[in-house]
Amino acid sequence: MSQATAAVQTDTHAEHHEELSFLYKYILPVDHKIIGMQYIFTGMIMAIIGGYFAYAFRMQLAFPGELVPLYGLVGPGEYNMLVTNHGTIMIFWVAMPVLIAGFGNFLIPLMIGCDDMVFPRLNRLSYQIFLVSTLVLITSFFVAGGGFGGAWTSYPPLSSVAEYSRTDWGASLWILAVALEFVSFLLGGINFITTTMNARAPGMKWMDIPIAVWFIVVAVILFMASVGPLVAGAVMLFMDQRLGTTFFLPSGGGDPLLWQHLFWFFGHPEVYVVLLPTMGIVADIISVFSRKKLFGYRTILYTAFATGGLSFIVWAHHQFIAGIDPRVANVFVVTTVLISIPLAEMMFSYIATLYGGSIEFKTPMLWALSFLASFLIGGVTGIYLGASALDIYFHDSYFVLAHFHYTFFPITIIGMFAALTYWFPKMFGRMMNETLGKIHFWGTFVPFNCIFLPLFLLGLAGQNRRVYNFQNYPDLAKQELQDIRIFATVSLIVLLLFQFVFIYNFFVSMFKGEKAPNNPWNANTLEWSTSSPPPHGNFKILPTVYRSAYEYSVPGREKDYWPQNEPPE
Ligand SMILES: [Cu+2]
Repeated sequence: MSQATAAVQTDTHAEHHEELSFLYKYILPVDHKIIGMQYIFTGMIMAIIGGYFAYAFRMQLAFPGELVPLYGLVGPGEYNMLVTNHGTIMIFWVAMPVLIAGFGNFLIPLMIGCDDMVFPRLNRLSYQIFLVSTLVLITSFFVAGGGFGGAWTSYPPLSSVAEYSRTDWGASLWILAVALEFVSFLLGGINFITTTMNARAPGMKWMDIPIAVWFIVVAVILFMASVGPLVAGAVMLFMDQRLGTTFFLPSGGGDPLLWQHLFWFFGHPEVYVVLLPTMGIVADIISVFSRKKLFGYRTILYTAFATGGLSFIVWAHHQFIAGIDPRVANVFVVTTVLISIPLAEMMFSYIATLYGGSIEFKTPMLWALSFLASFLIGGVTGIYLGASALDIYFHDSYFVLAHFHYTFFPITIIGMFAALTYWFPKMFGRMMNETLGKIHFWGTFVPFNCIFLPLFLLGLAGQNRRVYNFQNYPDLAKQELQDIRIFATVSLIVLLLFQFVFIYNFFVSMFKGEKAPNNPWNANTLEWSTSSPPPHGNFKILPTVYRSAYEYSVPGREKDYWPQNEPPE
């Protein structure tokens, strides 16, 4: 770029640097970084509520009928409400806002080298709708009859008849909250796709886009393509509850299986909607901390497309015992096993990236590696469940529950901590404490395995999900099984206690941490070429890309970790 063009760019760009009042900077922002942090903070607060709910119902399972400290008595209806909203919160109010909306907002403009989202006010509106949906969900816990208790999958007739789901307005507010949340993410998604398509730094070709950005965009496309049927279904469910229609009620000629199809047509792609952002974050972290370029950038990308496409034709593997034709079930067994192939290929590429690298075990890298290890267990146990013959036995057991948490805990919680510890210096301009970071990592990762590995055993022993007191069932009331339940609950309490280490480290480092340089990890994506934290408008001079970050880093040569926007000599 000649001096003249640089000067012109600085000039037009300077209008973004004016000082804003507190109200417009933090409460009604249009800056993508602040909006991203609004999502992340809301998600973290919701994670505390979701964790608290898990604590309450796990205590009931370990010590049935006893008063739960800091909660009170958990009755059967209360138990259903806690389980339902734990799932709802963790998926729709933690995984989605933190991984997609939060980091999507924060990272996309910085990583592709532009000054903001292309529709900044739409971006602000997306967050505001999300905030309203959050308040509606929280309100639903306090209405007469209490929060919704029909499970996060919300199967009719349980969810469509008020007396079955125990609650009246709780169930309807729950649907309203979820629907509003989807609206917010649809609007946000428009911004992410348009920005990535149109606002990339000059010279950044499609195949230069960082994997973290690519995967968020693919995730958003999957979300947009799959959520339509569910929104339609939610409207029908709402009408069944409130207006006396019978879309899902056999008593009036409706079909409860219809909801299951609508739900899982969205529900399975949703797994990849939250998985892909974490996979992208992990790819970038692994590449940086093994000082190697990503192995097979294009292959990883194409396998992500393949996974995304296949995720639309596997949904009925959730319905093997719901009364679908066994011949149809066989088709879904095949597609389900097929989808493990691109994912295995991604895993292979990540491990190949590590191979021969000079690996640094910094906190973000520990999170990234633990993601690979634990998600692998989730993926492999998913292949068992995808086989319809085995699923007849496993369905609705704790084996499913353990499998599910070996996929979603790595995706949501480990992914969130990987991203937060890695980009913290860029977000707040200060470093987090490494020692506390490592204590928090081990204090989370070890108890996580102690909670969920034993649950596989309970599942194999025939323990059903969604039972609030196993003492009522002679076969499951045995002391040796109860000991496992107590062990899992105690492990959960240990895990929750270690989160205080993170909260302390997070807030103290934000104000008192060591000042962060522009590029503390020697990474080579564009966000590290600007100051920490970046100014309003992101870059003093908008960058031009001369070479791909993915083609350039060579192990062991410090010089090669420069920002990619320096012209070649
Ligand atoms: Cu599925």
